[in-house]
Amino acid sequence: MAKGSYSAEDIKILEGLDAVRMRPGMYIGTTSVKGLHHILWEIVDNAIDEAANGYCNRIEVKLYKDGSASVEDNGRGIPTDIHPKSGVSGVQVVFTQLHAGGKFGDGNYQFSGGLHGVGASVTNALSEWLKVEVYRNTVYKMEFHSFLDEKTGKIKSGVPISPLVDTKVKTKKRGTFVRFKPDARVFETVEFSIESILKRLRELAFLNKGLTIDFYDENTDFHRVYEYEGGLSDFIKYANEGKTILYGEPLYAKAEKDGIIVEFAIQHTDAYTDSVFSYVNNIPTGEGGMHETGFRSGLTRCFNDYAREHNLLKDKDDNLLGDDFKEGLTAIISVKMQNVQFEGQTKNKLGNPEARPAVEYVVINELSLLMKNKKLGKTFDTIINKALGAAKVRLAAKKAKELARATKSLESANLVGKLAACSGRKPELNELFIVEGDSAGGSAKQARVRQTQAILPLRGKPLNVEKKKLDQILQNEEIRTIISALGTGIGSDFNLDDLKFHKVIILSDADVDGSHIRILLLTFFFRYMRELINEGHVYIGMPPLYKVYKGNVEEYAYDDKELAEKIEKVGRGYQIQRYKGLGEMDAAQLWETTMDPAKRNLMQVNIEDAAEADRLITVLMGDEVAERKKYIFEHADFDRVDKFAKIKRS
Ligand code: TSJ
Repeated sequence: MAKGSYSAEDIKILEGLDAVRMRPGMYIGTTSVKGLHHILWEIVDNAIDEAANGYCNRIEVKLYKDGSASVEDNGRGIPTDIHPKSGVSGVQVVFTQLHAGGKFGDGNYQFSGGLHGVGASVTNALSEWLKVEVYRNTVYKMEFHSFLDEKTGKIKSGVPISPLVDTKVKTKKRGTFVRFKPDARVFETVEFSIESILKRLRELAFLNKGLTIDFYDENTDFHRVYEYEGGLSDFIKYANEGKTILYGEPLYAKAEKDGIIVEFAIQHTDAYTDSVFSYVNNIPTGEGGMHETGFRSGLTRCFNDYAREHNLLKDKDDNLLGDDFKEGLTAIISVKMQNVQFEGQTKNKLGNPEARPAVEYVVINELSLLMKNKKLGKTFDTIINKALGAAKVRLAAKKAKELARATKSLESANLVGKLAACSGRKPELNELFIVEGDSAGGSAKQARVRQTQAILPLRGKPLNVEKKKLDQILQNEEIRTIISALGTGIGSDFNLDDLKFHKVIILSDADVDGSHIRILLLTFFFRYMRELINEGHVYIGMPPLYKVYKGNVEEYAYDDKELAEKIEKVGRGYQIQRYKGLGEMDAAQLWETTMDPAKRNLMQVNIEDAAEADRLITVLMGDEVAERKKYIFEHADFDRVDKFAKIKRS
């Protein structure tokens, strides 16, 4: 088309593209590298739509040495015939009319838009040039340029340099090829980030099962192909890489309800939080929205039904809550629908209310079908058991919260009786010793530095961990005293700023009971005061195992290697005392060996120790008697139990 021969309609359209160039931010948000990618995704999205509608299965993305990029699909090809309303070819409409995407076609072309929905014309407007080829028996070509208008001194954007031409060159290919060069006068940078392109292409390949996405960068000769036969199931496996999964194959389903296509995959790990990723028309919805809400309520309904049918929940039990099913859940939900409305701060929350019941319906329907599959029985049982565990902790935490509240209101009288508080008011200097046994507790009280060291004795065998469940443990008075002594609250109420002792030191015997107490306390801290461990406030005190002495000379040994050294040091005529428990030491000895900051051995507990303890407590408190016996047998040796903790002298 020669200059000057535009119809009034053309001119209006071209003004549209100029408007894009005047205010790119209005159309693509930013002219940073993000905006640069945006105009690539506009093109890719069109090809993805063609794939989502089942008309193509291969997309190639290529970066060239001249800074241009191309996208090619093997779909039906952009319509080449004259578009009745505008009197120009479909191709021309697509590249010159704003928001043209999805405005024409056969009604199958329905899943376009959303985030990148401004259309291919925006890419054209912000490019130095753009070339398109359509393969429909013959090769059709058209080219657009941006150029400086000498009359006005302004840049005219995306001007067709000819109408769509049928070159009559025969081709066996089918599809659309678009190559464009982002305009350096528009963007802050015209250098694509390979890393973020690959990330998105991989995501698109996951989201569109069976679609092959081929990427090639001429500059670096880098080639990568993404193709996932498993679709969302493969996505889940990828997301769970490096995590401990609770069952092998993800649960997967895809179905349509009321014109909304719903697809989801689920797999559980041993994590405590959930990782749910949702999409609408291939666009990530980081803030969730109606589809996610429907997904979660469908899941909760379905799993509860299963739990009752299989007697994992008894008649008297309350239903499990949505939150219970969050533990360890990795899920991906992808919906495809029309007229998408985005909401929220960053406009990535799905607002369409109709998405909610549609997703819920599909989830319930499809999961119910899977639940009938005997082979998946173990998987569903595992999921329910994980949620039952979460519910137990939730109920226990609730009780503990109530107890802690009650404890707070209790005038400290009856608790302080056990807790020998310290007088200093600087938490960073204060230490709380949790001591096994009244007799060691008594020695510790005598030996301590009153200003900075507080003592809480744990009576005799207060915590028979083999028989007690966590919620019962939380009713234990000593535990309640620990909660009130630390001052932080527990669970979601936990506040580290209120911590009254920056060192919490567990002092227990070098035997099986002692190790139980350590494990139990660590588990308690891990489940209810995790930050205490994360921030390094929890320690295990290390009493010596031996005293080597001769006359006035006394040396302590904390392990067998040290014992040999000390024997040598003390020399001929030495005697050895082996300590079986803290109670065998008098106050002076306890001070010297275990409590004196200048001489003692402390182990700082790290998070893996606590996580390991958490796992072990399940064994110790569970119903698996054989497992428990085995554990106790294996860990009867004190040194081995304390492998949990990283040694750090303090
Ligand atoms: F972005 C874009 F428009 F430039 C572009 C579109 C870029 C690329 C790489 C591919 C495409 C594209 C468009 N691939 N496939 C299509 N399909 C159509 O536009 C199409 C084809 C046939 C019919 C029909 O009703 O017969 C309808 C449509 C919308």
